[in-house]
Amino acid sequence: MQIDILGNADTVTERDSSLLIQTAEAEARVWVYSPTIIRVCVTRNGKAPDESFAVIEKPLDNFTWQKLYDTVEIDTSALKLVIGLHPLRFSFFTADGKPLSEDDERFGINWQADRVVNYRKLYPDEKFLGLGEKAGDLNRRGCNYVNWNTDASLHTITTDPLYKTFPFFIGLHGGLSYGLFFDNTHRSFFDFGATTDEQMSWFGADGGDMNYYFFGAQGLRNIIEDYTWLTGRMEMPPLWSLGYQQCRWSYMSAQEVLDVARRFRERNIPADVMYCDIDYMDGYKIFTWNKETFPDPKGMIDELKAMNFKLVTIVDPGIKIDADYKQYKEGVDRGYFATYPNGELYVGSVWPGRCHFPDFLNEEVREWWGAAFTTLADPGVEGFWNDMNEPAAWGQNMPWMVKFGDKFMPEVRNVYGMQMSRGTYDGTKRILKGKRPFILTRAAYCGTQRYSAIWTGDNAATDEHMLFGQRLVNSLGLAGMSMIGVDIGGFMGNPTPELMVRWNSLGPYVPMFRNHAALGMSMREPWQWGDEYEAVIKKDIEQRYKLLPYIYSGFYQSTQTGLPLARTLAIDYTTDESVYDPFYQNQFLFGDSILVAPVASTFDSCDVYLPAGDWYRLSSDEKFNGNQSVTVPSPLTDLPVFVKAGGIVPMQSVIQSTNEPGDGILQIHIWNGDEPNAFVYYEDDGSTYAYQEGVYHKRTISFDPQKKEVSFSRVEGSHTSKYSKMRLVWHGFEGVDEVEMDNNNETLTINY
Ligand code: MIG
Repeated sequence: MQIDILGNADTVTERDSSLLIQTAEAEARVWVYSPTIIRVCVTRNGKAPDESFAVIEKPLDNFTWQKLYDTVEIDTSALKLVIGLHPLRFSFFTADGKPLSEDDERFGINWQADRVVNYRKLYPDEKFLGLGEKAGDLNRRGCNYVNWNTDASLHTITTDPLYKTFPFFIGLHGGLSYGLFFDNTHRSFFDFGATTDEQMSWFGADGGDMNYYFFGAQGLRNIIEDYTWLTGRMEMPPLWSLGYQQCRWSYMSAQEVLDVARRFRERNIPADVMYCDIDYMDGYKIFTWNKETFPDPKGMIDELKAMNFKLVTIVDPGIKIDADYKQYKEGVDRGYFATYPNGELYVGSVWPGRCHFPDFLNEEVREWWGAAFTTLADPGVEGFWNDMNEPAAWGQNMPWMVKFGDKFMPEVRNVYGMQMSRGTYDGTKRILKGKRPFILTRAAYCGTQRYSAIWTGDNAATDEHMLFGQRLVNSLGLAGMSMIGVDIGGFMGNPTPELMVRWNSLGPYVPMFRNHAALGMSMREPWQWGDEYEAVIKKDIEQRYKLLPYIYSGFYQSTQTGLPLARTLAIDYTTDESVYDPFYQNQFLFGDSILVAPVASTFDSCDVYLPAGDWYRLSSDEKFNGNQSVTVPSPLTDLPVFVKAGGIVPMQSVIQSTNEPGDGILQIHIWNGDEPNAFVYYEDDGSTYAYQEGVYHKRTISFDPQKKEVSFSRVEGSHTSKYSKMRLVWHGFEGVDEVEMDNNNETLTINY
């Protein structure tokens, strides 16, 4: 095997807002995107840098650099990049010279045959977080990972790779933080000091460039904000998608879909969404309906709408080879499918039988795909679930010579699902004429947050998977993904009634609350578990609906700063060692103020770690001091959930669907504390893009314990709140009465 280690720099020049450095074997380009973001891209001589699917921002035109004796230095207000010229090495420091991340002096960037690798110095106390949907602990030190989007059915809690690729990690050492996004779509590798005698960490890919963005902001919130500035942020999700979602593979007929929906209403269990999994189609042909079992899609959806339900339907990428099928004929005629190098169409088998696979990397193909959703959207579908887009086919080993335009499978695979969801999003957004579509995808790459929600694929009905699922959600949050679901109840296998109840009690705090189960598994609807458990599940789903004003405001934050709704405690308590303790690592903050401790269904008491500050149990207002672990009861009726002292949580009355008006009162719950706090309350019409033109209702709610006052800023935006009144609800205050007031747009101060 040929090993080429990056050698001496021959020339350093400025070129097109970058610094271009040439060596005998390679060209290195450096761009500055902002004072805290620097990009390094090293290509083999003569090769143009790969294009990005993730990055949506442009570099700065100018930056400050100077050539010293044996180095070049780039200085921003926040960062110093020292480029060693003999040999060419890249090392990042804070502006005042503290090391953040340095190339290994010996090996730096190198090629091992076609594989490009970067070895970096490993600091003794260095921790690593991130990479999105990955097995293992919150702190990934000592582990190694592969990114290669995979249909990981039957995965365990140690399986790697899974469905998605997020080559973005955060390093922590010496009280400092940095982020690194390796923007390379080939099969990639990350090794956080697994087998290098504690000397090096490394990352690399089977092909493409050593192309990375270095984030030097201090603090995880700032790094996430920078990363999502670079790769984009989500849009406001349709409000209905934040309600309870009932899925199954499959509700087999329109009759069954309607029966289940009706049962929710009869039993007064709130819900917003029903799903059609693959069996609604005619022979699994995408964009068709089964004429026998779903004879009148519009009629069915109209009935669902009358019950305040929305419908989500699944689509897979594989287009059935069938001479009478529109998408097959058009795709073949126009050359839209993946081919072998000799031009023959590639055939893989999946649910419909023998299939061709659209080239979603081609814009024209995405437009064609997106326009075809009329057969679903015209009768009234507003949610589109993109499955099997790793892409999956029986055998799971699509040949590497399969071609998409001028690219081959190894380069395409990790972005295929993202590009499918992009086509689905763009197309359905156009078709829905101003209504927000809901897109859900299984495979993803960095930047997918711009188009789609995600779920973590085929988990299993065990406690272990429930806890692991939350860890995945928390880790995906660090990669800018906020709208995330796990199959509540577990996809494979049958949950015990206790697990089903416990998992539903976590549901209100999973960003996307969706129940799902595989073909042949037990029925999972809330009434399948006996009266007593049904009542508990109903209460949990009601909790979700009460919290929707808080949750919606939390998603607004994701649209503005990229901060996820479910936040590993590492985001706000980065230097607290206990948050990395495997025993506490699944805990997370849900929004600004709520701390959730997932607990196995078999424990009716458990240890919870409460970080610095004071905390109240949500269910009882019992107060606890933080910076310690506490043993608390955790019966199936009461998941350990806490609110930070000073926490401000807007809630509403129980409604049966997001389409119901409720009692018109916005409840502002406040938990007493010594520190002032503020919450940005956000509301809009929940269904259109008018909010992007200023039609929203936004104000800051402040709590000041010194002045003993709660104040409301003047409302920004032109949307009229759906709550005509507000009610202040006090927790942990002595002898203070609830206050009810009109929800007008003016400033307001309440003293207590
Ligand atoms: O080969 O559409 O992860 O959620 O129910 C299985 C049937 C295909 C895999 C998805 C799962 C879905 C199932 N799909």
